[in-house]
Amino acid sequence: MLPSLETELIFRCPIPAPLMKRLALCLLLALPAFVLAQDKELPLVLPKSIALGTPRPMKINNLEPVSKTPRVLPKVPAAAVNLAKGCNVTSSAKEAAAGDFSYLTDGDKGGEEGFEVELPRGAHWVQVDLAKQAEISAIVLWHFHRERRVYFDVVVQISNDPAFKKDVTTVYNNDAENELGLGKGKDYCYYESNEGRVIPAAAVKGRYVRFYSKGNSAGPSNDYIETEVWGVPAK
Ligand SMILES: [Ca+2]
Ligand SMILES: [Ca+2]
Repeated sequence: MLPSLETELIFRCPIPAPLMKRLALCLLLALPAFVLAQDKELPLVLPKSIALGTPRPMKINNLEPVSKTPRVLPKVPAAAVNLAKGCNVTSSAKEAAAGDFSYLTDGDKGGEEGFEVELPRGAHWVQVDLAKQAEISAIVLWHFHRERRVYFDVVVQISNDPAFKKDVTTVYNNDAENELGLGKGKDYCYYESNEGRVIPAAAVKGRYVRFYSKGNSAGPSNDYIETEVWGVPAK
């Protein structure tokens, strides 16, 4: 039987062979770049969990319910690294009440005594200088995980301005009453644990990351064990 006109058209009008070869080559060359650009799950390494026991019920507004399912880590670009490691840390506090500001980025996340820098009571911030502008995809924060505490007025901001006067992006804010004057936050208050707090960010550009808090459920201090800022250098 003779092929129908339609079949004829399909088989007789292929992409010319040289062009086909060129297309295939283009696809092949583009593949490694595409694979490299793929996102990966945040490669988070957790510190050892210290026996915490069952969290004591606390009456705290907007407290995150304890989840029964494992959390889902955000995706970050394949090339993303922890840009905060070893970076310089400054603070609204003239000096630490205990420990050193550098603890925040020294890579140690242990919950045992001596790993945390303690800031004086009241509202205070610490700030990490990434040394150059970055595209930030996730921030991880450990305040304290020796006991089940909840820290208050946790606000995390990114900016290119070291004074945080302009171009400020807020990526976390659980200050529902606007006690800090940075706006009313809608994020949860949460129990601290060795898992830290993972804060996704939508490739936010900035050189500085600032962390606020104002005391915690066990006392008026502000403590920090470690922060990781995952991203890539800004283009
Ligand atoms: Ca540390
Ligand atoms: Ca508050």
